[in-house]
Amino acid sequence: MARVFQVTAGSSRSGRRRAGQPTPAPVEPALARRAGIVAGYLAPHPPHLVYAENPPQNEPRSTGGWEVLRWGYEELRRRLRAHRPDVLVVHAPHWITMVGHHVNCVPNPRGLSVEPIFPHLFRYHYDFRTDVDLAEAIVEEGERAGLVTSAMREDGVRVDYATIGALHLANPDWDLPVVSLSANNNPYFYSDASLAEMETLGEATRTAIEKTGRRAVLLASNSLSHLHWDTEPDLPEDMGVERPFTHAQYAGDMELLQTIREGPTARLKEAVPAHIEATSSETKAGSLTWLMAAMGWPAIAGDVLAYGTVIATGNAVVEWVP
Ligand code: 2X7
Ligand code: FE2
Repeated sequence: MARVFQVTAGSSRSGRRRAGQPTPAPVEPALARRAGIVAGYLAPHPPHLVYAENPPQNEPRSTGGWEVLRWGYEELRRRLRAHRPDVLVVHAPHWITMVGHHVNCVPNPRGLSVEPIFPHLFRYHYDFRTDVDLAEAIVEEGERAGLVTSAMREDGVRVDYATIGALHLANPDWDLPVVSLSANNNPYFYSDASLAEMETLGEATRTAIEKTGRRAVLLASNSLSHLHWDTEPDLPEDMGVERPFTHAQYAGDMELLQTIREGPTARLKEAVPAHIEATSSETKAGSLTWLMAAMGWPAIAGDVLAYGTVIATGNAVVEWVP
């Protein structure tokens, strides 16, 4: 067993579906090209999921694993295609900025993304296009809303694995342009997660999408409960040892997902901070709150496509069609 993580277990300090209705209806032809946010997804990024898929871009090879989550992503991809977006906009917790919110404005990011703790699972060669007009519009709208916002234009900067992971799993063909947003790290320095700024960033994102006339799908690249093992089995994809960290962590995730499944999303304004407190949820980085605010906290339920653990962390693939 190799030692991979050092964490203290314990409490946290640190379509178109109305409530109760089933699977979203197919996109109506008359509405098919309307601009705006056409769907939002909770799209978690554990590097294990990409590793398990064995795409040609990732160097390590696996024998599979975490199938239920990967089947959820398969369904996400089918639905995402049906929404016919112009662009994918992703907010990810491992592009950490200490001051303000950064937006990747590099036209063609390319390079090698390596997961620092799991380099034996994720060494991914990426090469994608940025929707620079939309990226710059988000910077502008963020500034207009009073946020410290910055356009990142360093051509050679390495893109983090949470951005690449969510984008790969949502669109492994990489045939859509992307806008990638950083996560301001401040919530990790305060005991109570301060997510208010993420609401402003979400609103600024929506305004920019509307002003540029884009049809956008948004990806919130967050895991849920976030306590995890500090050892790894010899076979990383050994599903015989994959399970929730504790029953309490699992129950916390189920409570949040039940709220999501029932809707409306406004209930998440209270449920997300409570879930963070109970499970050290990665949503503390703000991606889920950003997504909800961007969609205007629609009065709908989310459709949970899959749930599963990855090294004990909780992960759900969820769709909202506002
Ligand atoms: O970043 C992650 C994560 N969010 C969950 C599980 C495993 C590794 O990395
Ligand atoms: Fe993560």
